[in-house]
Amino acid sequence: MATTDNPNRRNFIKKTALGSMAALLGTKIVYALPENYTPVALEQDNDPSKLFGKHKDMIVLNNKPWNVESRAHLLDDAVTPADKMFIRNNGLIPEKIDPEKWTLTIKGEAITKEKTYTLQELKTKFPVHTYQLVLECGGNGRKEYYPPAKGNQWSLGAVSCAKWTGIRLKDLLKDAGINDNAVYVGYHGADKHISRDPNKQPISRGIPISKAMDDYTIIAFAMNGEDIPIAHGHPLRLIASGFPASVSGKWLEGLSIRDKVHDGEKMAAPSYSIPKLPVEPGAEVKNEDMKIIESMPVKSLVSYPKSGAIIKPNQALEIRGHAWTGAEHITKVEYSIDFGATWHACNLEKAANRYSWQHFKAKINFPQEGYYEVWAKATDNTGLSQPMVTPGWNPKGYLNNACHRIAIKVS
Ligand SMILES: Nc1nc2c(c(=O)[nH]1)N[C@H]1C(S)=C(S)[C@@H](COP(=O)(O)O)O[C@H]1N2
Ligand SMILES: [Mo]
Repeated sequence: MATTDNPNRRNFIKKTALGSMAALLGTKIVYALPENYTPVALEQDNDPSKLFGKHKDMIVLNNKPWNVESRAHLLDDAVTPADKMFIRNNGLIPEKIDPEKWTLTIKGEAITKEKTYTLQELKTKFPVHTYQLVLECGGNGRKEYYPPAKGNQWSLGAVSCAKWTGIRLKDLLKDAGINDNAVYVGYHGADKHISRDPNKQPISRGIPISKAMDDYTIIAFAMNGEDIPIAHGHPLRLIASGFPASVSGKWLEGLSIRDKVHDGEKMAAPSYSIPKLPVEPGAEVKNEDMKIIESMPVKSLVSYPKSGAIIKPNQALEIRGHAWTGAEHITKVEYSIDFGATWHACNLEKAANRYSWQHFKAKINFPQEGYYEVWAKATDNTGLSQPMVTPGWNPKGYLNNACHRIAIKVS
């Protein structure tokens, strides 16, 4: 758990006599210590490997709230394990989570009677499904936009594809009995606003009713065959893959069935919205000229080898990676070693299910010694493919699906 964010720990530090703090440090504290101050040496808060069991090479972009990204070569597994999964929090992880007492309440204008389910009921009352589902933050790749967009400077690692187990949202909504005027489903999580103001929610986004009725939109209670890790929404979360991951509400305790577009925190432009029409880089865009991001664009990642790899002359190089889309499926992945002049087909596997990423690989022979870049480009069933340069600039830096490039030295 995020310990600096825990008031109990703060009190603990405050009450701890200087002497015992010195004992923890193994030596005396020479100069006066400001009140309520935690010596840096006693702060473990910057280590997501200790707090969340993350891989040591994960990158911390922010720890208040926690935003931790993965790296292309850490995402080599077919199914992303918890330790290599990015964390994107808008607020503070709930401090007390009791799965025994956890409930999900469904309310809103488009439901006749509010209904509450216990976690146990959700797990036992409905058919259970397991799918491999991509979660990609809408801001993944933000780092490449110029002029820069404010927000977490995600490089490539705000994407994952774990195996999620849960029940279909549509089965639940049918049981709860929603009305014909239902337009949108908003989520409510148990995480706290960064200010600790109990009247504020850090984020409460949602999905149009058509997406809520998608077979692959689930209320999950397990990930990769185990309880969902704390950082990823334990004990219950919404997963609506194919949309920006911000709609996949963690620590889920409420759903609002709305008769209009949900108006929770971070639903309105400019949050998770892009200009309706292309704009020039750096332009100011009025909120009414923006639209909410829905389906995510086609994208791919070379997960092996790590960029910068050195291979011997005449050695064939096997590359591999994954490709995904908010549309139905990937139709091809190609690679180029000549900066996009010529493209060659990769071997592409079928998806485990819709919204799973698809694995690709290729064997590359380089013509002679020297520096190369391997670029990968995926195309989906709508015919759209990835741009070789950063796509349409937008004020918040969303949806960068430019081709991934890795450096290779043959020498
Ligand atoms: N309750 C809650 N749900 C949330 C968030 C949050 O801050 N609180 N962040 C959202 C965003 S912006 C993203 S990208 C994903 C990240 O999921 P992960 O941390 O499991 O990778 O969770 C989404 N669901
Ligand atoms: Mo996100």
